[in-house]
Amino acid sequence: MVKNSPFYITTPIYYVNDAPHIGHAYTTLACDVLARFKRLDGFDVKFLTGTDEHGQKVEKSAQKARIDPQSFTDRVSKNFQDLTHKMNFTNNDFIRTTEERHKIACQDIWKRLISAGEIYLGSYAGWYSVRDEAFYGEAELITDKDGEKIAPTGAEVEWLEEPSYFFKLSAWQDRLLNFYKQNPEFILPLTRRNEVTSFVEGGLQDLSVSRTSFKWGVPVPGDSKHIMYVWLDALTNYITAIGYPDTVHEEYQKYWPADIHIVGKDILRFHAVYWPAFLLAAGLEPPKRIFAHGWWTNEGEKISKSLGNVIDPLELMETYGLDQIRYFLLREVPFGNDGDFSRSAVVSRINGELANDFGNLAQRVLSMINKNCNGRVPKKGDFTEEDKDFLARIDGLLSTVREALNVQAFHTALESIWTEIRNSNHYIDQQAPWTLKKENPDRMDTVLYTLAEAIRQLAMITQPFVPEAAGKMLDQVGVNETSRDFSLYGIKGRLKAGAKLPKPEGVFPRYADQLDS
Ligand code: ME8
Repeated sequence: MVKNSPFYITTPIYYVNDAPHIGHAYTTLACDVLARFKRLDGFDVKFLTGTDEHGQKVEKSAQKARIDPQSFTDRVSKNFQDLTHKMNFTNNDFIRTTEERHKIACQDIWKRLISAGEIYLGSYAGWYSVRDEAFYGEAELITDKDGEKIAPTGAEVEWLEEPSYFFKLSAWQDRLLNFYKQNPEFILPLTRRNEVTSFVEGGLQDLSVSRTSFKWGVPVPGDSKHIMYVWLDALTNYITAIGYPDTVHEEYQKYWPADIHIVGKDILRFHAVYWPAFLLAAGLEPPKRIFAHGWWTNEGEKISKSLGNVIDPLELMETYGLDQIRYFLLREVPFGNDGDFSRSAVVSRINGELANDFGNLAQRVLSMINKNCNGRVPKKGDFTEEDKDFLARIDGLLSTVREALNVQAFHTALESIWTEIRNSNHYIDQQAPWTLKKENPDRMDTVLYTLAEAIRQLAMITQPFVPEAAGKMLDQVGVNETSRDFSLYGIKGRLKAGAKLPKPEGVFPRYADQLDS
């Protein structure tokens, strides 16, 4: 890897019809962890998130709230912006589709599609779901328990008849299939790739890309009776944010094509079928990867406002702690699979893995050093074979984690880290530095040095996941803020014996202890 290689990562831009919930926090969290990891690993990262503010669904929500759509979107978008700050997300930009820069980008991509002969005027007669902001063919619909036609997602549909521009999606079937074949990791996980491929193999219809029956959107250039279909508008955000339509813009040149768009499985089709087709048709490059993660339920139930079981990420943070929730969400469920949220599972991960495994390891080692080594990094004597093997395992952890994160396997990365944490606990029990204290203090120093060094590396590698706690642990082993990137992982950054350490403090309290205090 060349130092400072660009890495561009995006979240979906969220609809501003409602307050942010755990699902939104989850996707942005995954992106944040990857963005932090890549930065520490020497990449020049652009991490984008934002809000999707046009369309019928948002317009209706504004009407319901009895305010004009712009004031409504200003208010709700602010909640999403606040969430990024409160959850310690490190996005470098927050895009809103009502911004002028975005309108310019949307109209430009439209003009490119028109001049490429990819868009024609016709009229749409068919089904539409406002909740999904999606058109559905008759054959895709299912019936609900009352015999009403509904979308396959369970959303209500309405019959629509209106003049509309169409994008010639049907002509892209073979080219898309070919693109998927040539880029086998364009869609991950692989099961999702197969789903998309079979959908495209089944044949594609031309796609309606403008609406005339409401006004809340970007006007179609040259035909102001139409506004652009909200998905064409929304997807374009990924290039607006890097300077498009100025394709010689420094950021566009550096960051496009994006390395990864992480999305939920609900919106995979828009990202893996429509988006590359729009871009290719406009003469632009498609992104390198779409990763579609799974769906959270709450204690076995679908999360929905009508069931009253929406999980507020801010409440979770207040109850359990931010790092604790960040850890839980990525540890509990293999990224890509569906998952069920349960409070007892959160507590069990906090107490078992954060407090017992990692917190105790650090606490045991650092308080022994504090008491027995004058509060300084101990001297190391000669390493035994066991010490060397132990450190070699930890030194090798970065490449294992890097490999896992290169395919967005956050859970595998955490599992490998915890394997080393457990092995460190095993090492401390075997070496029993507390008995060496009297028998062989030099050996005790070496063992404690080895463990402090292991803690340094474990804290470094957990920074993307639990940034605050890992930062505190690094403070406690005397690693200053400028020495925390991965170029100093492994032997290069080994602790210096004799360095003065601050008084240790626990960083991962047990959940019950928090309740007692
Ligand atoms: O679809 N489990 O916005 P949206 C996991 N504006 N993830 C969830 C979730 C759940 N229960 N609920 C929501 C849109 N998400 C469009 C996107 S992009 C150009 C336009 C997450 O507000 C997940 O990432 O409905 C999902 O894809 C996204 O929120 C949908 O957010």
